[in-house]
Amino acid sequence: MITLLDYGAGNVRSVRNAIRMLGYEVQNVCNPEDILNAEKLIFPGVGSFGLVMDRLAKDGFVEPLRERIRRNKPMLGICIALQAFFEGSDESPGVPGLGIIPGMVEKFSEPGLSIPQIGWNGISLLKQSPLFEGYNGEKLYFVHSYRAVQNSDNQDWVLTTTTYGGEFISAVEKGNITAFQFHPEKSGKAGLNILKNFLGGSQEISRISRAVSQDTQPTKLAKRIIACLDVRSNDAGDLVVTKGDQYDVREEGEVRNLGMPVDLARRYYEEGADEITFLNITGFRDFPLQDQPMLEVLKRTSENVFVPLTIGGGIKSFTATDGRKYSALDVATEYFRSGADKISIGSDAVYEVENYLATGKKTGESSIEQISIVYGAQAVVISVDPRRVYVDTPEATQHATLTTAYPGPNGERYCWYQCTVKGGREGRDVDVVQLTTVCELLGAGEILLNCIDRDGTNSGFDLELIRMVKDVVGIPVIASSGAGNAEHFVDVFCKTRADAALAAGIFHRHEVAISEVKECVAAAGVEVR
Ligand code: 1PR
Repeated sequence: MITLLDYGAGNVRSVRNAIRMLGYEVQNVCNPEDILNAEKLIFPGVGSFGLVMDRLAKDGFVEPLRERIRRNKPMLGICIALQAFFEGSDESPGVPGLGIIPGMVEKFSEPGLSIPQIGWNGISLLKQSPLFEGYNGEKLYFVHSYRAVQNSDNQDWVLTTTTYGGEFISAVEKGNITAFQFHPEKSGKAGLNILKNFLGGSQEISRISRAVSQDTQPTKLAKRIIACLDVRSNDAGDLVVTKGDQYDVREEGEVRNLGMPVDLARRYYEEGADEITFLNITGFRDFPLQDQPMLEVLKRTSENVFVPLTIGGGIKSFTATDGRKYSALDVATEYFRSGADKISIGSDAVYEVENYLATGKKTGESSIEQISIVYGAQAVVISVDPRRVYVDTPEATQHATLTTAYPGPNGERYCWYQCTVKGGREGRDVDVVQLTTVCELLGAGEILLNCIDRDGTNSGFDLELIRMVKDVVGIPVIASSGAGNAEHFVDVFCKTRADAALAAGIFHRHEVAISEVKECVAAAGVEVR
């Protein structure tokens, strides 16, 4: 029996699913005594430092956690839980941490880094630990903007380090107390094995950690390959994976059906996808909390798929037919509770940027701000659906233009990218530079950069668009739309600073395997998992 400290933030379902998959029962901490009495305690962490500490304090869990650590009773912390072991964090000034490990948690500040760090990075093991038995140097999944660094006061705790800009602490361990900055429950089979070692290891025996290496090599963050499943109901009412050509998903009047969402997600996980994204493409008109099949898809997928899951479509406030009001945060919460690690906002982000541009003020009430405050920036992706608008001269528009190597139908050499809503059906007076920079300002943590002109064309990613956006934002950018072969992924990683690349059609139609993409990209010298 494993005890889980579920304080109601973020995707704890995945941790629970991973524990169950490994053959253990899970019970929740209900009161402070449970923390001390639990045989093995898992303290998962999602959200901001301040909110987590606040919640622990409100529930009376701070002292029991400190006491458990003093008693050396088996405990595993994940992500923000590792940070909570320290004295405090720049993320929430003035909020004390558990104060077990000396030092403060700081924001990544090295120039040129995409922040948050999102993706698969390596670890350097400094000591032997039974938790890493069977570990073969695989990359593990990280998602965070803040990190703790090693110093002479805390080095006895440091189990592993990882490089992102500089070197940071990616795992700590002393006796039976361990915490990871990475997410074992999202790190595929390697992560599950580490978790299994914790669940199955002997308890109450202080482990003796022995140094294995001080001579560590820098680790590298991999470029991610993401499989995307555009999901909607077909005319028979079944939820299917579909795929459009420039967003048109109908063929001879019928919605294209490329398979069942849960099965396809499982297939891509087995084939080595670094992440899986579901886009509920009619979410803008169907309220997702009434569209239960999508939540069910997420729940079932997260039982077997142990890499990050993103879900988009219909994240906005809504008044149901019974008059009940739901905020975008309510919708997102339901998605997180069903197994999503990140949510993606499309149409609503455009409207929120329009409001911001009109007033120049943050309201604190936009869906981006609300979800980001509660779940952290890293959980908020903005899905952008831009379309090229060609102009003869940059002066012909007030929007940010670029000089294109692919002239328009009348030989125009300039274009700007118009953002659209409702799945590309309606263009708005907002360009992609305005949209992405304002979304970052409002608290978004990642951009999913589609391109209607390239979608489903197999003609390669729009590198000009990706460079334009990468030049103006500091958050990670996922290149999307147009992948037609493995070389296109080499292009996007070698010719732009994209952090990840997403494709749909070529994977669904079995034209190119994910492994083939990775081999080709690795052969070009790009780091992959
Ligand atoms: O506006 O918040 O409800 O979100 C709706 C979401 O659904 C948005 O993320 C929007 O991008 C997506 N969407 C809406 N309509 C469509 C459509 O295709 N008719 N799909 C749609 C967008 C684009 C990509 C696609 C890549 C790769 N699909 O996600 O998977 O272009 O395709 P490829 O590799 O085959 O070229 P809201």
